[in-house]
Amino acid sequence: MNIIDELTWRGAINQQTDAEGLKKLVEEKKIALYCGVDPTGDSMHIGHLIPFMMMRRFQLAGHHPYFLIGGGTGTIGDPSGRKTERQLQTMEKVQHNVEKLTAQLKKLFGEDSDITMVNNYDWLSKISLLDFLRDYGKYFGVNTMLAKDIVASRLEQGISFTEFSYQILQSIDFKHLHDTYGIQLQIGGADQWGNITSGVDLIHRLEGSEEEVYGLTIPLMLKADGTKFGKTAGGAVWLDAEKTTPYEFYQFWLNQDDRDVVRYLKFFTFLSQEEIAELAKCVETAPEKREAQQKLAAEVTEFVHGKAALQAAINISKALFSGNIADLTHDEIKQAFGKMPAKNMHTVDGDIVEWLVEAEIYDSKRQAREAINNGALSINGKKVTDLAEKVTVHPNSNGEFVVVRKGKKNYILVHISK
Ligand code: 629
Repeated sequence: MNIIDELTWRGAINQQTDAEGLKKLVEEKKIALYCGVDPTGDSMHIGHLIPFMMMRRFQLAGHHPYFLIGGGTGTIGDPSGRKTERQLQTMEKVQHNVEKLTAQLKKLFGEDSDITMVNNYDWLSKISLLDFLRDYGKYFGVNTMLAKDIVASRLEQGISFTEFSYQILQSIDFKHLHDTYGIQLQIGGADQWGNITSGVDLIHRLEGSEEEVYGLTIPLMLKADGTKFGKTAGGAVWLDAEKTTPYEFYQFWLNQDDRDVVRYLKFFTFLSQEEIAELAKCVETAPEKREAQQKLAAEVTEFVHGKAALQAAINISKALFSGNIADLTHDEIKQAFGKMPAKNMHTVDGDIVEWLVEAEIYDSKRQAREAINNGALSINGKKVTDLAEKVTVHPNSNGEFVVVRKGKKNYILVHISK
């Protein structure tokens, strides 16, 4: 299957500037393509994963992906998909984010992977104001710019000249990358359609309408229940393991709805048509097993965080499900309980009932005693049944943690600092 047919089957194509032309081009030769990301934050989230999975598919089909980090455009801010003007970031912040995102992309695609990274600060920062207006501004009709969705939707609210000009910068990039590396295709999410088409137009204006450059966008991810994809109660789902732990990341995918899971398997995994058809059957015949969700969670977690992190995420999930947490490693304990309520204590010595009250796990000694007598308290995965028992640190925690469970599911991580 050629790459365009594959993307179509995966439901990954929203709009194209010239579907026939592009299909012909990628059948004839291996092309260079690009996708940009602005350093608006210090980590990417799963929204960014959408075009990256597509870049990876092009790469697997033999094409050459270029990633552009918007060190220049990031100082301006893309108005696409936003209702209000952005606050400008400091140059230092942009630079910091550029470094973070570059490292993240390298990790995602593998250090030695055949991708190229570029930063548009390198050329955008060198264009003088007069050159900008003479060499590029002349080719942008204000009427056309105003009619772009991005701008039109902001006219009532208001949009600064700075953000209004953003589409010109992204167009200059496409032109620059086309000239420098022969890049012929830009891809992005559906919100990028306006910026991508204005780049194609600029190249056609400057080099003639025969010039073979294309734009392709990927649909917005929708959820069957109408809520926004990629957001959880805790906010965005980040690709940075410090911000969203691999365990939380894994759980995010595991919790997807039966109505969405097959679409996501096509989109976010590299599984074949046959494998996905098999999993779709499981959703139909044995939805309670959640095999499709498990496969989805495993595939995406491995792609983003690697094999070892996936294994840890599975271990933690199993341990929390069964309550058997004694074998978790130090790191797994941190991931599993790090974001749950935490307390600090200096010691595990002394009377268990007093310790529980001092750690503020129970309000009174009476409550603590009752819980133990009712078998409602466990420590490090073992039920406490005797008021004379001693509190112990988790065996794998270097003396740092006591994992307390109240009732069925309420975990509290007690840090022991001597
Ligand atoms: C210069 C900058 C370029 C080409 C692209 C860009 C960035 C672009 C943008 N993209 C979003 C971002 O950076 O703002 N103007 O957060 C984001 N993108 C990934 C997908 C997106 C898009 O990085 O395209 O649609 C999210 O799925 O919003 O020369």
